[in-house]
Amino acid sequence: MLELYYASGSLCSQKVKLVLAEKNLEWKHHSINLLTFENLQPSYIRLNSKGVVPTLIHDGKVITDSAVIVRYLDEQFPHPRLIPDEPALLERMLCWIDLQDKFPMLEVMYGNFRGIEGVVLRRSVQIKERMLAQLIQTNSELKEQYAAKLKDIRQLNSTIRNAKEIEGINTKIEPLLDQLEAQLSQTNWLCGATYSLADTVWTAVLNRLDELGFGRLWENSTRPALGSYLNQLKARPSFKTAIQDDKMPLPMLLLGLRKTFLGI
Ligand SMILES: N[C@@H](CCC(=O)N[C@@H](CS)C(=O)NCC(=O)O)C(=O)O
Repeated sequence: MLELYYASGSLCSQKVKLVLAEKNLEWKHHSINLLTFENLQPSYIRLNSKGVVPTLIHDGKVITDSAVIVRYLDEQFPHPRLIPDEPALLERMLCWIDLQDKFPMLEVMYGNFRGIEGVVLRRSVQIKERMLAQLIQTNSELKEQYAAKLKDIRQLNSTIRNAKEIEGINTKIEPLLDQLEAQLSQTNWLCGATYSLADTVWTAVLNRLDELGFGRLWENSTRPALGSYLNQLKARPSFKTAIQDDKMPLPMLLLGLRKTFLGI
């Protein structure tokens, strides 16, 4: 009944997987290898015109964009309810979701991953740019979709090659964390006393910032409310299911490395 196209390690996929785990829902797995660019295949572009993960299929309906998917899941499967009833709290939840959605996490990730992971990610964006230019030529019926994607990827490529721009983007992280700290010094969860979708999506974002080395910005009592909030989020069973166990299978990783470094 529920099918999810996702990629291991993808932040946006993790947000949806967390909601599925919070609701204990069964779903059919369609794992997409972003390192071999399965998301650029015409068959996937026909499903998700932006060529990104995640994509949810429910009873034949295709739903894209993690922020839309998580709300859809809560409406269709309201046990437990993760959207507050009270209008003021609902408004607050939407603001928190919007805040992380508009934050340039893609640039933060591609610009800050160190070591082999960083090399692979940045190289894959360069390869993607070349592949998209070819795909535009060979798929006339999807030309518009590929051209729009090429524009986005060119922009991303130029940003992540510019150390000053990445530095500028990184300076926006602390003010964001200050906003969270201010809220979490007053309430247990982002929308008050009850866990909501806002907390679900921020679990994935904060964990990713942690993986990138930004955990120092809340550790050692720098932002104590945020530090203990993330610990609470990580202690939930959904964190293990959706994030800790979300490792790319070795054969997929090897295919990805072959594509990235040998081009085949
Ligand atoms: N706004 C979209 C963004 C989705 C997105 O950018 N997904 C990334 C992974 S986190 C992706 O598929 N990247 C591959 C690509 O752009 O080629 C959402 O929240 O679902």
